[in-house]
Amino acid sequence: MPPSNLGRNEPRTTTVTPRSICFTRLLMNSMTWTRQRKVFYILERDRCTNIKSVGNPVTHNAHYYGAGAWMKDPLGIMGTETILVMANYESNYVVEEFENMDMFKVGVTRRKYTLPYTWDGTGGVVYGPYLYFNRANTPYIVKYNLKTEQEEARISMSGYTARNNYYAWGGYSGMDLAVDEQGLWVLWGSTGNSRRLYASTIDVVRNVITHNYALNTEQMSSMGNAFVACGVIYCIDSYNSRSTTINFAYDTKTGIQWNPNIQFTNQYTYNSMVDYNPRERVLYAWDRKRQVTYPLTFEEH
Ligand SMILES: [Ca+2]
Repeated sequence: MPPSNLGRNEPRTTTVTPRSICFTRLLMNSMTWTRQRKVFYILERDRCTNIKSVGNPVTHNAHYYGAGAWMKDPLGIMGTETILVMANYESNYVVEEFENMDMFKVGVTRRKYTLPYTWDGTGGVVYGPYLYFNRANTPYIVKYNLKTEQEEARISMSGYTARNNYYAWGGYSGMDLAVDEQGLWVLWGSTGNSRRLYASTIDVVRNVITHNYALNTEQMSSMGNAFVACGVIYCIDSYNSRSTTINFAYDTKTGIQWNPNIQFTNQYTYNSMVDYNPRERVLYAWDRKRQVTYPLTFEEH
């Protein structure tokens, strides 16, 4: 129930009957529970499950650039409707913020952030009040504070060689940040692990890499994209075949790898970014100038 409805049910005079007090308490408890559940949900890492299927993409908007990244903050701190856009994969250092989808569609920005550096690829993510991105042509992930508009920290990616190994579409996409129920990840490729994908967890308090996984995927240069949901790393086979599959999954909780063979549609046949939003439980993607989302279904407990 939205807050505006709550006001109508609140007692307006001092002659409050015990029944209305009780009703108000019930409503307050219900509101508190809803809020708690939302906050709790993002931390509910033990109850989330594997992806069962990916639905057809839903097209929301179109953009001048053919490649880019768009997202909402999965923690909701930047606003549950706020959209952030990082257009293009090189030479850009301006992030656009839109109040909501309607404003995004008409191109009315609420704010623009001028980053201290340009970025590489389409792997930038917002996680709470911070934007994480790969500083162009470096092995650094920059943590940028969107509230103070200052660089907060620099996370060094040991073993990463810039612009050396990246997804099949190119675009210096060798460092792909991701968020799931467990926190912040970076999926990346370099010269090691036979040029296959690595996944690393990032401690967002200490601003360091905490775990590395050398995955038995196809080579990154043959891969469409990858993302993490519920501690499972999923790889999409192709970025430009209209019909493709998620052909690799690795559960970091159990160490089990499998081919889930989940059908995936690149509707506009140039999918430059795919990322999971654990708050909305959908995939966000930027497919040949279009900003799309994919609904997901998850396995039962
Ligand atoms: Ca991705």
